[in-house]
Amino acid sequence: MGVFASENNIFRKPIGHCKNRDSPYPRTKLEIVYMQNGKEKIIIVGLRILGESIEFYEESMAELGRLVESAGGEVIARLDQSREKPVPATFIGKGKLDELKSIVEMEKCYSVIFDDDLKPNQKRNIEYALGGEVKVIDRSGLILDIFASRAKTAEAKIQVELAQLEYLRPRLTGMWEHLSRQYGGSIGARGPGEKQLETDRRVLDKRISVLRRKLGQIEKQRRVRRQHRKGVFRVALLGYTNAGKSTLLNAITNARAFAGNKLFATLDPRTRVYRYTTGRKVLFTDTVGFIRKLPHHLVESFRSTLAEAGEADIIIIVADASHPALRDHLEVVSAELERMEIDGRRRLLVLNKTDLIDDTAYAELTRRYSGPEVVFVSAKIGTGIDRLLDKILEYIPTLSVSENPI
Ligand SMILES: Nc1nc2c(ncn2[C@@H]2O[C@H](COP(=O)(O)OP(=O)(O)OP(=O)(O)O)[C@@H](O)[C@H]2O)c(=O)[nH]1
Ligand SMILES: [Mg+2]
Repeated sequence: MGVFASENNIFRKPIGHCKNRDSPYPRTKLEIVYMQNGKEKIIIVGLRILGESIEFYEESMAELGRLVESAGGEVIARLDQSREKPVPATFIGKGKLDELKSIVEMEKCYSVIFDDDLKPNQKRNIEYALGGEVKVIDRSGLILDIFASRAKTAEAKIQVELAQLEYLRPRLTGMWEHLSRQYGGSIGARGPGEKQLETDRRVLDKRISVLRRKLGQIEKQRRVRRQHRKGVFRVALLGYTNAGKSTLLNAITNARAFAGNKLFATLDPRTRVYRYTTGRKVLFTDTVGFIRKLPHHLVESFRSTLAEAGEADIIIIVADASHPALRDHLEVVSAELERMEIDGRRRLLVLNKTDLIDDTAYAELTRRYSGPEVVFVSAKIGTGIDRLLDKILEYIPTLSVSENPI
């Protein structure tokens, strides 16, 4: 069962919570209604702002589909709308919302995912318009969900939980509105709903501060570890999710890092050593991938991990050369690195997956991305790896090579 039904997920209500009012079946039968091929059925919804490029929009929606798959769901319908700007109250227009409602009912699908982030009130209003029994999730919620299901180490778990709680905090408002409506007094009266909200916020804030403290301690340990590695040449592998960073790490260092054809396969980055035949050592660090519209809470939480990568002597940007949105991917990565102030470092661009492109595409890419800072490789097949290692060697100043044990 995918993460949509995972129990430890704070966004996830048990799958049976969406009671089908017309259904005569008991709960267990109901679950089948929401599933297709053993996966949770999902409707995806996109809003293209007029003027925004169609390719960009299509790519974003295709990516949302892949995110859904990566989370263990199955897209059964897609709904698009073009508007000048989102509707403040419900994000999409009333007509579209009605259309969505009828698809939900027809398909017996109770999970709807929007490609853009919804404001807390928009999410609430859409849920209300859809009858109150449909899960409305946005892209950030989905990404956080995937991260939650993938985190393995204590550090990644803390980072993800922190990001989830920060995301959830402003969305608590309204969760208890039904209680307020039932019991609340006149304007300004503090009904039990509001009290509940306050209690929840307090619990949440307490947990957030505990997690921040824990993360601070882990960062301290990281700094100590970094001190030990001082003097050893360091290379960080950064790039869009699914570009092949972990596969490249494996190809270079036999690291056996998990690489998989799903988005956000890596959340617990590894550092591995490579030894040149001359005995020179280089440390390679894998990192969490980027994606467009990455929830900023996640970036914040993973900042320390990424900042460490940013201190490397060389940053290698790994990109999937066979991907039609290669250029967008590179832009997203550059923008994120800039945002994290990881920019002044020496950079290499590694265009990966060359085994998947034909000669014409290859020629086109070599025209567009040329220069000494670009290396074409296939991490899967192993082509270009030696060239990449030679290139890295060129950047290693002899004096910075340390013989410290790692
Ligand atoms: N054909 C081909 N596939 C590749 C190559 N490199 C990686 N892949 C595949 O691309 C998918 C993603 O690879 P990963 O190494 O997990 O990518 P990543 O950048 O670490 O992804 P995240 O950890 O999700 O950010 C896997 O299915 C790999 O087998 C390559 O050179 N050629
Ligand atoms: Mg990876």
